[in-house]
Amino acid sequence: NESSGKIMVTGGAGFIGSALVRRLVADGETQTLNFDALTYAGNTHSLPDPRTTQRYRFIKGDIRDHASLSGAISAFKPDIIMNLAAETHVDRSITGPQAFIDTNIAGTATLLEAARTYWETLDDTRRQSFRLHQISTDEVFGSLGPTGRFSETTPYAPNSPYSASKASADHLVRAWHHTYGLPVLVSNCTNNYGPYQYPEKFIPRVIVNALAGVDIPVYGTGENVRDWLFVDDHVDALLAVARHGKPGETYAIGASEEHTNIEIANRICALLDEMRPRGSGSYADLITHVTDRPGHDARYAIDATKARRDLGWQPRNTFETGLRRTVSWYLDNRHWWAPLLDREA
Ligand code: NAD
Ligand code: TDX
Repeated sequence: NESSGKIMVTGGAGFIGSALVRRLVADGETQTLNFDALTYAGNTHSLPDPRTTQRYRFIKGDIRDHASLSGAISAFKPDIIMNLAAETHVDRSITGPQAFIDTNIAGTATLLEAARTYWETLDDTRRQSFRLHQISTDEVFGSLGPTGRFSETTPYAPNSPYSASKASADHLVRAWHHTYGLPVLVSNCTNNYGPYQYPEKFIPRVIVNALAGVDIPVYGTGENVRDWLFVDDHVDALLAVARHGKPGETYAIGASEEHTNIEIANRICALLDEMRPRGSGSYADLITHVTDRPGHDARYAIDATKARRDLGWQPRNTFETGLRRTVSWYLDNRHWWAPLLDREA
C-alpha cells in the first residue's frame, strides 16, 4: 500500500517538513511522528492539531539529544525516518556557523547512531525494508558558471558554512550505509518556495517587504541564478525517493526553472500590482540593490533525469503557477507571517 506504514519526520515544523506532514496526515493511512526542536524556524501553526487525528503525533525534541531521539524511535517504531531537521539559512550560517555545525553535522550523526541501534534490533524483513532518508540540497555541489547542471555524479564543493555542514552530513549518511549497511537515501534538491516559508528566505522576503512598503533587498547585481521548485512538488519527490528509491543511492531533484533574483523580485512585484494594487506606483519601486552576500554562489541548476526516469517523478507546477499560488497565500495568510516579523523587530 502506497500510503501505509509509519513515517518519522524530523524537522517537520519547518517549511518543507510541515508540507510533508500536512500531506501525510491528509493522505491515506500513514502514521506520522513529527520530531522537531521548534527553533525560530519551527512553527506549530503550520501543522495539523495532533488532538484531531490518531495518525499524527508531535514530539518537541532535538536531534542532537541521543536519549530523546532513541526514546522516540523505539516507542514509535518507524518504517522510514526522513531527516529535515536542520539550520537552513545561508546568511545566518555566515554570521553564526556553530549552530549549523551542531545541528546539521552532529545532529545528523546522532540521528544515524540512534537509527542504526534501532535498525539492528529489527527482524530480517523489517531490517530490509527500513529506510533513513537524508534531505539535502544542491548547494553541496558549489557554484556553476553560465552553463552545465549538477547531477548525482557531480563532486561536492560546498562554499558556505551552511552548505559545508549539509555536505558533511551527506558524507556521514553515506558512510553509515557503506560501513554498517544502514539502508539510506539522499536527495539533493534545488531552492524551494511556497506557503509557510519563513520570511528570512528570498521569495517571502520580497513579498512581505513589498506589502509593508519597505525596501526589497536584492543582493549585489541580482544576476545570481537559482533553480526553483514548488514545495508540494518537492514533497512528491521526497515520498517517491523514500518509498521507491534504492538504498545507498542519491537523487537530484529540481524542475529546471532557473531564474535570476532580480527577475523574481520584478515578477513578484508585478503579481502584487495585479492582485493588491498600491496607491501610487509599482511595488517594483521598492527594489533596492544592497551589499552582496559574502561568497555568494553565482548559479545552481539540477539535472533531475534520474528521479524522473527511475521514480517517475515530475513537478506539477511551473514557476509561473507556483509563484502565483505563493503570492496569493501570503496575501491571504498575514496572520501566519506577521507575528514572525514582530518577533524579529
Ligand atoms: P526550515 O528552516 O524551514 O525548518 C527546519 C526545521 O528543523 C524547523 O522546524 C526547526 O525547528 C527544526 N530543527 C532545527 N534544528 C533542530 C534540531 N537540532 N532538532 C530538531 N529539529 C530541529 O527548513 P526547510 O527549508 O524546511 O528545510 C528542510 C530541509 O530541507 C533542510 O535539511 C534543508 O537543508 C533542506 N533543503 C531546503 C531547501 C529550501 O529551499 N528550503 C532546498 C533543499 C534542501
Ligand atoms: O534578502 C535577500 N536578498 C537576496 O538577494 C535574500 C534573503 C536572498 N537574496 C538572494 C540570495 C540568493 O541568491 O536570493 C537568493 C536566494 O536566497 P535564499 O532564499 O537565502 O536561498 P539560498 O541561499 O539560495 O538557499 C536556499 O536554497 C537551498 C535555502 O535557504 C537552503 O536551505 C537550501 O538548501
